[in-house]
Amino acid sequence: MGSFKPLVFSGVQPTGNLHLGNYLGAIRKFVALQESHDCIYCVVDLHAITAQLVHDDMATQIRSIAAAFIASGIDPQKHIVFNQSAVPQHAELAWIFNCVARIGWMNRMTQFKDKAGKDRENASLGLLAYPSLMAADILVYRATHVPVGEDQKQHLELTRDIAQKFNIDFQRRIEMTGHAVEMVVGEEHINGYFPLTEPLIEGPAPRVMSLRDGTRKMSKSDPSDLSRINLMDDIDTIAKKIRKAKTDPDALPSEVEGLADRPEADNLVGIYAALLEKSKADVLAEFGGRQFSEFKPALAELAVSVLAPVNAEMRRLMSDTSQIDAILHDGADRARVLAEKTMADVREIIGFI
Ligand code: AQP
Repeated sequence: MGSFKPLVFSGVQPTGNLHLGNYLGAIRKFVALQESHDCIYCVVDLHAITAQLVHDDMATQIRSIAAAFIASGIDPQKHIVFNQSAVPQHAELAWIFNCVARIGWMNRMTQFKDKAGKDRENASLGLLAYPSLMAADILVYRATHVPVGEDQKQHLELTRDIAQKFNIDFQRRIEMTGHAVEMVVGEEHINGYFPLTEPLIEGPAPRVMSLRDGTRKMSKSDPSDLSRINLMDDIDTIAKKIRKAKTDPDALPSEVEGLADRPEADNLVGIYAALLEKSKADVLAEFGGRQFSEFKPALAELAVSVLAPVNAEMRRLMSDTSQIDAILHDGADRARVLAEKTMADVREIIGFI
C-alpha cells in the first residue's frame, strides 16, 4: 500500500476579466508552487455555465485565462494547463459525487446562496451541484493540495467531506479491489482511495476587496468595472481606477491596528503590500501619516510595474491563439491519461462493468 504523492490542482473560471484578486489570491501562488510540486492548472469552463448558461465569447475567455497562466509564469511543459470540458472524466466523477454528497451540504454553501440570490428555485441545478464538480476536478487527479483564495475555503471543506464519505461508503470494496492508500489524518492512520485534500489559502492576499466597497470581494462578475483592476487593463485605466477607488478622508495610520474599521484603507494597503511581497506593517512604516492623495499614485505605479509585463505577454499570446490552443490540447491529452486511470479504479470500486 503506497501513500499519496503530493500534487497541486487548481482552477479558474472563464467568466470574465481576470482581476488583481484572482492574480494575487490564486495565480501568483500557482506560479510559486511549480518550483516544489507537480501542478495541474485548469480553466474550469464547465463551472462557467452554472451561473450563466450562454456566453458568446466563451472560447476567447477560455484562451484568455490560459494566456494569463502562461503570461504569469506557469510552465505548461513541466506542468499541465488545460480546459476542463476537454477531459470528460471530470463530469463523470462529478456525477458519482452528486450521489455521494447530500443536498443539505450543497444548500449550506454560502457561494450558492450569494449567487442564487433570492430566487433560489430558479437557479440552475448545476449552480447547486458546483462544489461536487469542484471536488471531482481535484480528486480525479487525487490532488493533495489546492491553492485558492479565501472564498473557496468552504468548497474545499466539502471536497474533503465528499472524499471521506466515498472512502467510508466504499471502504470494503476499496480494500477488496486493492485500491486502498494509507494516509495520516491528525494522529490516525486511515485507508481510503481519495486523499483529504489540503487547501493552501495563506498568502499575502487571500481576499482582495472591491475598489468601490471594501466589504465586498473583488469579483469578475461585479457589474462595476471600476470595482476591480483587470489583468488586461492598460496603464491609464489602472491609474484611473486607483484614483477613483473609494477611501475615507483620514490619513493612513502608522500601525496596522489603525486599519480596523477602515475596510477601504485596509484593502489598498493590503494590495500594496501583496504587490510588493511585504507586510502591511512595512507599508505603513513608509506611508503612515500620509494622505491617500500621495498613496494612490504610488500604488498605481506599483500595480502598473507588476501587471504591465503580464498584460503585454497576455496580449501577445491572444494576438495569435495557435500557441495557446496547442498548449491546451497537449495539456488535455496529458490530463486525460491521469484522469482515466482514476476513473478506471473508481468504476472498478463501484462495480461498473
Ligand atoms: N477577491 C479575491 N481575492 C483573492 N482571491 C480571489 N479569487 C477570486 N476572487 C478573489 C480566487 O481566484 C481563483 C479563481 O476564482 P474563480 O474564477 O474560480 O471564481 P471566483 O472565486 O468565484 O472568482 P470571481 O472573480 O469572484 O469570479 P465570479 O465573479 O465569476 O464568481 C480562486 O482560487 C478564488 O479563490
